[in-house]
Amino acid sequence: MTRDSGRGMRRIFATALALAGGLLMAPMALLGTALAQDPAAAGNGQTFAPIPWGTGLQPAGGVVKERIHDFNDLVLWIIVVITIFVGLLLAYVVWRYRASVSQNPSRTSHHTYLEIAWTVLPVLILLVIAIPSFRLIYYEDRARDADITVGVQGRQWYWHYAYPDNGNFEFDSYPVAEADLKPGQLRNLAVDNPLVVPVGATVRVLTTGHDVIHSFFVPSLGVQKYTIPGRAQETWFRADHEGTFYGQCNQICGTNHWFMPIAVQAVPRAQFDAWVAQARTRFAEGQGPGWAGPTNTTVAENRPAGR
Ligand SMILES: [Cu+2]
Repeated sequence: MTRDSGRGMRRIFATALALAGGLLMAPMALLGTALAQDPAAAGNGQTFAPIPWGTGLQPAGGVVKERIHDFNDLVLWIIVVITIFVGLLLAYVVWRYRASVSQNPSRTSHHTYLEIAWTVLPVLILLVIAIPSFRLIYYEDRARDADITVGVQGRQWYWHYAYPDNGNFEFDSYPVAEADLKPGQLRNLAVDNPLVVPVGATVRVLTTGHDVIHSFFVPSLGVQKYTIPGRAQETWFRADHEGTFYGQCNQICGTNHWFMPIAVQAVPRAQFDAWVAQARTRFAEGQGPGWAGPTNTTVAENRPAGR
């Protein structure tokens, strides 16, 4: 072993340590989740929206998202521990069995106990992940005792909302074009008619598609459900803060898929009841085919001029 190759090994060793360090830092950085507060946003309460260069999950606006955060934290810490363990093991092996001190490497190729250990341990780790994972999936699945039901229908390219148990009215929710934005409205996220719900109420969401598959996705409420033509699907959310929760269609659905924002507004019960009272007359005329009746109506017929 020459002095040069010894120096080369040290350099490789240092690089490996630096890489392991970098791998550890990445998940740690994700722990610091930035708050998506936009003080300029219109309306009362908090605003839950994406922020520029945001990393990590959006802040929780309701109980479902809180449970998603908990599960995400659990998995993140498991990943951190595994990364530290594998990184240290790798660094040790690189150092301990470097060429200068390990001229005659062992030729052992099987070790029963070691092989049992590295099979059983990952299985146990997966079990630790699987149990809370399934619990969360079933928790998100459907509302046990819903306070209200809303119908959500994805359309090319806007949303159609229905309130079957609150006067049975329905309306369209269109994005606000950039040229029409009022001060405080968020670009590409503001809508003309938000989905209004009472704060703290368990909201059953029934989704269906009108033309193609869309997806009702509001990250801060922990809700994401496909809207599929000819099929009704169920999910739920509960907004635990007064405010506006923004989302977007996250199923590629055509030309204007990028411009299909969702705004959920959570207001106190009294304000919700007042909104229902005026919405019943305002939207009484009806707006095209009902949310539960998927048809093949073409896009052009349903869209106001200039959209
Ligand atoms: Cu869509």
